[in-house]
Amino acid sequence: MKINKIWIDEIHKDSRYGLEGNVIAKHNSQYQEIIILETKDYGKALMLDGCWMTTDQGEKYYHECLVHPALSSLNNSSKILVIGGGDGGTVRECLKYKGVNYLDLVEIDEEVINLSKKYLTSIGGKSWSDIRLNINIDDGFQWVKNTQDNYYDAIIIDSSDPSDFANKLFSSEFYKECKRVLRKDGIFATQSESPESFKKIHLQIYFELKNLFKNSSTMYSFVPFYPSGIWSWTFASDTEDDFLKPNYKDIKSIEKSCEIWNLNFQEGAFKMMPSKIIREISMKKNDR
Ligand code: SPD
Repeated sequence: MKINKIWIDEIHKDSRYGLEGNVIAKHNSQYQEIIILETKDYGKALMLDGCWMTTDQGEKYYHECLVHPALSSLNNSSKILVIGGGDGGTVRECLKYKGVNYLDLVEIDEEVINLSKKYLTSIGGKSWSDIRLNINIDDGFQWVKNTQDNYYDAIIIDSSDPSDFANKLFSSEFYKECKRVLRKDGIFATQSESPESFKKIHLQIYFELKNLFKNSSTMYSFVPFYPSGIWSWTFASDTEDDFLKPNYKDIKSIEKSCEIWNLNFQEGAFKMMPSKIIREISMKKNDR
């Protein structure tokens, strides 16, 4: 039945990315407009300030790629920081690792967490009541500034696209602070936008992290409801060890729990940099 269904589009430059469904929540928080749309094929979809963030039937394309390359390669993943990610998908994937003892989730907008807990129940699932999870309603940039040196084993940035209040999470000052609070053998992971629809910021993240850390690497995959569909995640570390080598002893059980990510998928995804991006990177390197 189509009664009361409407189309809601994310308008990105000259394109629209639309989903059809029933609006089940609409709220203006202190920071942004939050909409939850119930759709037929993607389930419930979360939109923040006109941009699709996640859907309960498609979120694994994004959250599994952000978390597992990082956490499956760490020897020690006991203390984790997640910035953004108020829908709970990133913390859910992190808490699959038995070695995680303590996870700080820092989300600026409490309403995103409240509405996700109420409507997007399958995304955060049981993680919301996991005793290892500490929820902090705070500005991620300030949180990192106020953190002592060498504190976290992994820092994971699950931000929205650059905007008035998310911009700071893409700045070189922020990345430097993250490096400071990350342990020497720790790993930094961030969603790094689309090489197609957000090419400028994608390349900026790539260069910032390449210049700051000893090792960094970008993987590519698909998020069907994000502009252009192709998305990326970038990982960085100062470790001397083999960077991103899967290391976790229960990795088979993590693979079994995933819908998208597995070790073969990861290997392919790190080789998926489009040729035009490879060329742009080498041209820009020559400019520097
Ligand atoms: N174009 C949307 C990019 C948003 C990335 N973060 C999504 C948050 C899901 N936890």
